[in-house]
Amino acid sequence: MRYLFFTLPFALMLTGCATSDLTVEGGVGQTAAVTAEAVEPKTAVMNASTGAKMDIPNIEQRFAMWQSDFTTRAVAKGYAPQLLADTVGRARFNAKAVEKNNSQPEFTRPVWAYINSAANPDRIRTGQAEMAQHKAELDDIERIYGVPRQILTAIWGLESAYGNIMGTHDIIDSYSTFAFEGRRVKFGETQLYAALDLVQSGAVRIDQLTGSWAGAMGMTQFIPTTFRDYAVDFDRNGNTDLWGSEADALASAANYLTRSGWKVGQPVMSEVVLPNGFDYSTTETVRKPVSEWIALGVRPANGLTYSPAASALEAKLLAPAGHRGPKFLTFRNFDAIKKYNNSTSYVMGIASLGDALIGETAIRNPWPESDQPISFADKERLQRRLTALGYDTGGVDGQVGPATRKAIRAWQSANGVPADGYVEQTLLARILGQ
Ligand SMILES: [Ca+2]
Repeated sequence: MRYLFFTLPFALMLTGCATSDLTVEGGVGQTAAVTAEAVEPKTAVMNASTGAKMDIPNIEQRFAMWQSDFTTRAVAKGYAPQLLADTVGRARFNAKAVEKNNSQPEFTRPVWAYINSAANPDRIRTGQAEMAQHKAELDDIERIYGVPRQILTAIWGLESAYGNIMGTHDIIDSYSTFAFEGRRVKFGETQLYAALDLVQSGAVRIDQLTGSWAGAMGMTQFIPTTFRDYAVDFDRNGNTDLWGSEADALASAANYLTRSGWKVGQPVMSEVVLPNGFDYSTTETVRKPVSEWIALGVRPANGLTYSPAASALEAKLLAPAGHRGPKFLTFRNFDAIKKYNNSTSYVMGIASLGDALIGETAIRNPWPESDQPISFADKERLQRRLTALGYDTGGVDGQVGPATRKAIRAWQSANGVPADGYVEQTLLARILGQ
């Protein structure tokens, strides 16, 4: 907070976040499940006209055909045949990856539940110890990239529990499965080529390529394209080691944020209070100078006053749990962290854990924890009802995106409810009952 407030240091606002139980869904602890396809037997059927038996290739045989086909195409692109033999050539179909890839959680965790888990006492304590232990590396990284240590440490803490939960799946298996299986062919192949690039360039060894079921690797949980394009060998030992080198991992996170638009010295977010009767229709969508928000009655929640430098920054207003929950101004660095993981809860978790790591408090006002979240099916019902009432939700997909939020705000405005775009069970019942 060198300049956010007149009287407080600015550092606490610089924090950002993520947790292993929050982001590494495919990392560890997954129960083994086998899809019907994966156990499909080699089947002999009768040819209708001749009565002769013919073999339908089973999944292993079809996967082997895909391996051969991909290898041919990769070699044509210039990848070494031996590299293909040692990677894709030895891959195994991963039924679990397919199953995880196709699953859709029924409920999204409320933002406060995510944040409370992200910045839990154990993660704070461990993070502070890690931050002290790696002070020398963090000093260097902060100097070179300008990203505060508590943000990098928070990312490390959320992505992999400080390197303790990185996943042990063979990522060549996962991406080969995605590329073979049909629904994510392009993604799977793009990631496979990036993984091959990593090995062919000498950045990593084949035996290092382990990660979550979804193919995210190391302490920062980078997928291969991110790894190839943003990871750095900060300790210069010739290996870009996001699994074993804290220096490489933390610097890679810093490099990714820097290239995602991180603004040195600026905050991530700042909790605010709003005057009675505030027009919520501008939340999330409108970006304007802090001074203009102040003119509308927006005030820092900590009772201090924004400095002139902070007042000149552009910010958006965020009310992630609606008008009854805490509100925030979010800055460019909020968006930079969002490029790491496109989730408001994730960024707020990073910010909260980061602040906690340096003894600051990101969020003072209480969450409406008695609110009952709405399910995927509820969201579909909500979209159908709003559409029937003449509010365009852009279709029915069970996801509350910008179009649906806009429709909710319009309904709220027309019905005397603060237009915060936030729906829990009580408001859902009211909309469905109309
Ligand atoms: Ca290294």
